[in-house]
Formats: sequence, C-alpha cells, structure tokens
Amino acid sequence: MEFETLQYLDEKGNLTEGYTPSVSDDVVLEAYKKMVVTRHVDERMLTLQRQGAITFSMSSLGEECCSVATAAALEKDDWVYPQYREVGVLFWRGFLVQDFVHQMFGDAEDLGKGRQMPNHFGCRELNVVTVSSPIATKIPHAAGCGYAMKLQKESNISAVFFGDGATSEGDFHAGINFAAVLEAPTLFFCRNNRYAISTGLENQFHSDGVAPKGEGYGVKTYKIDGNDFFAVFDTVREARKHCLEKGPVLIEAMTYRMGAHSTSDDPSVYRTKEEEEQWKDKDPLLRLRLYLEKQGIWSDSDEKKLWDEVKQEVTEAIRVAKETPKPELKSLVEDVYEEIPETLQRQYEELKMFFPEED
Ligand SMILES: Cc1ncc(C[n+]2csc(CCOP(=O)(O)OP(=O)(O)O)c2C)c(N)n1
Repeated sequence: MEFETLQYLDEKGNLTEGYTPSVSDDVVLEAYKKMVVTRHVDERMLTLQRQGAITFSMSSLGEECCSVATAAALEKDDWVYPQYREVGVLFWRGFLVQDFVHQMFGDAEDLGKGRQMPNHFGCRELNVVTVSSPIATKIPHAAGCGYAMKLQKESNISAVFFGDGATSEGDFHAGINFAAVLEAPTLFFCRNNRYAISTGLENQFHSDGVAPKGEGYGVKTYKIDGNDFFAVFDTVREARKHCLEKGPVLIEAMTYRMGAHSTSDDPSVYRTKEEEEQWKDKDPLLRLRLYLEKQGIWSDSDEKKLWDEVKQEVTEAIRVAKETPKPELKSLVEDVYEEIPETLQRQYEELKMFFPEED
C-alpha cells in the first residue's frame, strides 16, 4: 500500500496552481514568527548545554512547521499530548519564552518545579499535557482523553504527536485501535523525521511508512509534506472536523530532523553530510519566508527586525533564569501525597545533611 504525499507549497515558496489558502495572511505571518521563535530558542538552548549551563537539550530544528501549523489549525482548548519536539504548540498558544527557559533550567519558576528533564514541558492552562520520557506512552492517554470528551459530549478533540520510531511501540497500536473502535475524536500526528535516534526508516518498518498502519486500523489517514505550512494547516483542519463527526485520524507528516537527536547524540556516525545538505532547501522556515516575500508582506528588514527582537527576548529570559534559584529541596517530596509519608520524610532528612543551607 502506497500513499501520495500532499503538498501545496514548493521549495521556492510557490503554491500549487489552483490552490487557494484557506487561511489569512495574518495567520500565516503569525505562524512564521512562532516558527522563528521556536528555532532560535532551540539554537540557544543547544549552546547553553555546551556551556554547561543546562544539562540536556533537544530541538525541533527543521520540524517547526509540524507543531506550529497544527496548533494554528486546532482550537486553543483542544488537548495536546506532545512528544518533545512540539514546543511550537506552546508558543502558538501564548506560552512565554521565559517560562520555557525556566523549564530548561529546572529552576524555582519552572512550572514542573525542576522535576523533569529539560524539554519536558507542559502547561495545564494551555491544555498541553507534560511530556514524558517513555516514548509513545501518551498515545493511549490521548485516545482515552478523546473518548472521555466524546462521552461528555464536548466539542473538542485530543491531538497526540509522536515520531516514526514511536509507531514501533505497542502503545501506538493499542492507542490507535482503541480510538478507532470507540470512534474517539483523537488526532494521531506522526512527525516522520526519518530517524529514531540512529535508527533510519529502512530499519524501522517494511511498510511504506506509517500511513498504511492507519488504514490497517480503519482510521482515516493522510500523508502530507510536514514542512509545508498549508498542507499541514488544511489537513489538520479537515482532520479535526472528521474527528468530531466520525472518529480518529492519522496524519503522517514527512519531515527531517535537521539537528542531532539530542545533545547526547552525534549524527555524523550514522548519516552523511550530503543527506543533510539535501534537506536544507526543504527547510519549512525558508519556504514560508519565500512565500511571504512573494506576497509582498515580508522583507529582509522585517526578517532582521524579527530576529533581533527574538534574540533579545531569549537573551533576557536566559539572564533571568540564570539568576533564579533552584527549587527548594523540600519540593522533592511534596505534591504527591496530601501528607508527606514517613518514609519520604526520612529520606528528605537524610538528603538535607548534604545541603546544610536548606532548612
Ligand atoms: C519506551 C522507550 N524506549 C526507548 C527510549 C529511548 N529513546 C528516546 S527518544 C527515542 C527515539 C524516538 O524516535 P521517534 O519516535 O522517531 O522520535 P524523534 O526523536 O525522531 O522525534 C528513543 C529510542 C525511550 N525514551 N522510551
């Protein structure tokens, strides 16, 4: 079974003949700005990790369109379950760069109180569930969330993001089958970025990617160019409608992980420079920028101004995070039980001996 890849925006920033965007230029421009924020924040976090200021970092370099265009097409109160390359969803929904940087530092102002690894963001107010490290665990959760909303006759959907590698986990199969059988309003969004750390697609599946698996479970399936804002936006809009009327949708968005898997990875040992070069022209930011320029609503000076503003905002956020204290030691044993159990209290007392400055 093979699928055509839907594309509306080519590498030169031209739209397919006869295609008219379903979305206003203002929305496209806003999405472009959020993609730039996402890219720059990621770049700065990689540098900070190399400087030893933070312990770890992952980026969505080259995949920003998947998260930002999807967020733009969803309703703001739809529930989102990210993997870890979807901070663009948060930025679209108004999350502050400062809050993201606090999370990366795991400091006292981090919404997660420093209990998670960097890049494990989430925000209850924005209906974005916190990332968890075990791959694919969020897929059944999202299916359950969708089904719960269906039972409660709500008019929202749940959307879960995952990589190509995640589809080899049992949780993917359990989650999508559950949603299919119960017609849960859940959008399964696979960022097929061609790698799961060092495992390339040829070692991941024997099928034509992920799309045939959706068909196999009886789920409406699309295969799209994930670096094309218009293909992602229109497909997610259509998928959202389908979710509410008929049940789940799987989108396989073809993209490329332009950076390393994480700061603990070195892709030069498993892929070539030539391959990386080939994907540079398909960069989703470049394509959208060319489009905006061709519409006459963006220029070199707008571009420079935007980057200057974003750089300043991120620099300031880093300065603040560097001056923010670590969470209190006591917070390690709080929030799980109404009263701290004796065993945890004992461990806390023991730990305190190593931090005499903490009371
Ligand atoms: C259950 C589980 N197995 C292995 C890992 C280690 N691990 C972290 S990320 C990753 C690759 C995931 O690849 P993919 O789903 O394609 O997403 P991508 O990183 O490419 O965005 C692996 C194997 C993990 N976190 N959880």
